[in-house]
Amino acid sequence: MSKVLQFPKRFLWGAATAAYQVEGASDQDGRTDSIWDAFCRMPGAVVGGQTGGTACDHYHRYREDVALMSSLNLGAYRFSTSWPRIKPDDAAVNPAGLDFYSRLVNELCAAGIKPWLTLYHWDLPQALQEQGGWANRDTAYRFAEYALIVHEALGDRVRVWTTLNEPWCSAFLGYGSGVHAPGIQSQPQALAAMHHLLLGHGLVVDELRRRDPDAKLGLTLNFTVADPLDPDDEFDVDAARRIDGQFNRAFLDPIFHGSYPPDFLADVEKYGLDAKIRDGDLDLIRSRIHTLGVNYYHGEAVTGHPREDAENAHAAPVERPVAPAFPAADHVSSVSRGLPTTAMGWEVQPEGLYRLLLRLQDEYSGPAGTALYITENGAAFDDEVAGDGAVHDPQRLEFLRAHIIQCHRAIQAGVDLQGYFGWSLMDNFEWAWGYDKRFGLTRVDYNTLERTVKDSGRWYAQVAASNQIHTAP
Ligand code: PNW
Repeated sequence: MSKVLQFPKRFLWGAATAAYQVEGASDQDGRTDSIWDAFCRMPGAVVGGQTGGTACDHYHRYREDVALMSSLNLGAYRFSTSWPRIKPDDAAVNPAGLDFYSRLVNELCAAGIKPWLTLYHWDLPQALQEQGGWANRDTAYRFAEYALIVHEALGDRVRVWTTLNEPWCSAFLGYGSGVHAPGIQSQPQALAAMHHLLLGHGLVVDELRRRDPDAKLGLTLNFTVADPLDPDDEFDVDAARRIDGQFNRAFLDPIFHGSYPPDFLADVEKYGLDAKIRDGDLDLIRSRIHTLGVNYYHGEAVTGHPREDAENAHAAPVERPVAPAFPAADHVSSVSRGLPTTAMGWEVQPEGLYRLLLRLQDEYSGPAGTALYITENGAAFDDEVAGDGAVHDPQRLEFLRAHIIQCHRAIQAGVDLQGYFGWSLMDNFEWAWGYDKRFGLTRVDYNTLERTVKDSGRWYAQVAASNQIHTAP
């Protein structure tokens, strides 16, 4: 029987995007290349050689898109600012770039939609990559300079600031496996990048707190809930420990406890991370945050035994050879436990989100007094476009329902979860997968750039308006 689940007053319902995935206009009004522009030009890097050059053309259609958000009853919009649009090279600030975000923020405020700004969603200026990118410590300081420029321009209207989106992906997919920009395959560089991203986060939180004591500051991490395939098998248990260490705890422990996990440090010992950590770094990284953004897409079962049917959720969709995404888990693989999967091949595991939220509350965010927000959750499925233009996506709708139910369950269990952002407001450039994979609540026709709200989007609009969901159709 269907039940109605009511969410707490002031629970925030939103949707998310990222600059390079939706904006387009990649060479307009003074913007220069990011590492993603350069990566997209590398043969075999992105499916079909696609790029974010036009994407959803959000740069020119932002007014229409804010109206779309209003029609979906969104209380907040999570977007990112493009560093090479705002500070194209080391010398100058680009007023035209800042002006775009200022107009977007004004439009949001006029519509009563809270702007939820992320400073870095993977588009490092290519000029900085040519000096080593995140593997170079100096990039952390350049990041803090850029953050202050954005804050100076928008801080009067933007009250929630997220430093980084998913630094795991930036470090380990960008510099380790090479599936993401800048496409480097070097575990020492990946670990250096991880530390410098965290340092950049700490520097920005420290500066912004001083300049703007009332601003809400935080970051967004992506998590995996890796279960040992056989909980009684010591190899499988060790595999799960490694993946948890190199995915979740390598970021959570420095941020909330001011230290890297000892087992993680031992696993990655040969890659020289120790030499990158300087006195005072971990104190900065531990700077108190108000919000922790949780991105959750899938569960996984892992084994430490060699398997022929191993799956790789972090594999490249292209022919180009890539390296492992985990620096110290060579003999570990993910295996199917027969659960349904999305078009990404990711296992649908809503209950993993509940367990994750409880763990964060108990071990990390709770003791620190940090509020949790789901900053991304959603799924790629093949949509059905009907003759009348309607877009039927029952699998996405049920995916969202199942995960939102787990959010409600977590709140009932005492988790301080204050909001939920669906990924994504609209179909967009899905990184190495190009436009092949659609995550939108809204369909984008890439020929006409027309937006059509999907069935899941209509349903989500009702959830946002009523602040409740029905547990069954
Ligand atoms: C996230 N993985 O990316 C990003 O924040 C979004 O920009 C992206 O569109 C969305 O999730 C869907 O993919 C991820 O391999 C990419 O584990 C890859 C992984 C995780 C997250």
